[in-house]
Amino acid sequence: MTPDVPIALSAEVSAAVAAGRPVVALESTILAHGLPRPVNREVARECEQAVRDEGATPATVGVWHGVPTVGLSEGQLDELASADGVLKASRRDLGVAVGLKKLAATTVSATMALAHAAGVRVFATGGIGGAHRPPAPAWDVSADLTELARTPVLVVSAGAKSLLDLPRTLEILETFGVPVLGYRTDVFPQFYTRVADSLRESVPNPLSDRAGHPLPVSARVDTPAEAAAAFAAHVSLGGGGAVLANPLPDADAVPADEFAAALTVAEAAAERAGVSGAKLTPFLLARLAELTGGKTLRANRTLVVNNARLAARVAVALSSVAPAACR
Ligand code: PSU
Ligand code: MN
Repeated sequence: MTPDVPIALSAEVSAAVAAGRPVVALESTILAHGLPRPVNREVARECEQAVRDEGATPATVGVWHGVPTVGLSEGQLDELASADGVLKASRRDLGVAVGLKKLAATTVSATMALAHAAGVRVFATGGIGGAHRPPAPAWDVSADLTELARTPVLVVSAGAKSLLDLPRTLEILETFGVPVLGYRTDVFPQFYTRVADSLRESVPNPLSDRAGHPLPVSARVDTPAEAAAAFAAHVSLGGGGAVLANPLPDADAVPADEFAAALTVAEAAAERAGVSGAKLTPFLLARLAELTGGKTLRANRTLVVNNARLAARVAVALSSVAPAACR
């Protein structure tokens, strides 16, 4: 892809991409809208360090006053983490952010688009967006899912948050031809809670007809090399994106009952406050952190760094097993 709008790559990222060395994209919405200050800036730093520790180059993505950037500098990250009024840009908003020279954090969908345009194939986030649950309307489905359908980037995620309608999210991904690979798990992880808890569907889902049943991934992989091989083959067959679902380490999981109770309160608060659209996910995340006394925040921090580490391992494997397959 040769974009009309040039994408700024940091010197380090540009050299790594050109040489076929492993690079991991990181998103900036979690920084600007998903986590409170000052934890947000610390987590961004921890993610970049985890990627480096595994021998890959980190590339945090955002729109810097109109410049789509893959590999934000320390100073740019500082501003995105602390400025007020940063735009939350999904795929839909990228053109506005660039054309109107905005400071914008990119969601999973927009980060995938820019990473792909820059030649980066692996991306780590906390959790992908998905189909929301009532009381949000049934048509509130994240643009992350449509971007996964079309853009060949592997997204490493701790599954998706149980604040979403997970069965419907997985059905949409199947319809779109998006593989959901479980990393050392057969069960789709639910972000904050333990896989074992999800077996008893701890968060009642008003839309689910499968309450009490675990949600399966589409395939299980047990090593970074297996994940890389499956993704490379998917792309070589004309596929778009894929999800590598990496469960949160149990020690930092939020007890399922406590999470379910907090979610009920947070959803009611969102409805009362009339929060919808792009503001809904950040609103729910902030309320959940308050309601659980910081437990969801701790879990979020652990899992996003854990995902960055796994993404780097997969990027390393991908650069050796399939140097040209996915460019
Ligand atoms: N996961 C997190 N924190 C976040 C998000 C995901 O742990 O802040 C962000 C991602 O950027 C994701 C976005 O793409 O939320 C989804 O927003 P929406 O539901 O409005 O599509
Ligand atoms: Mn939405």
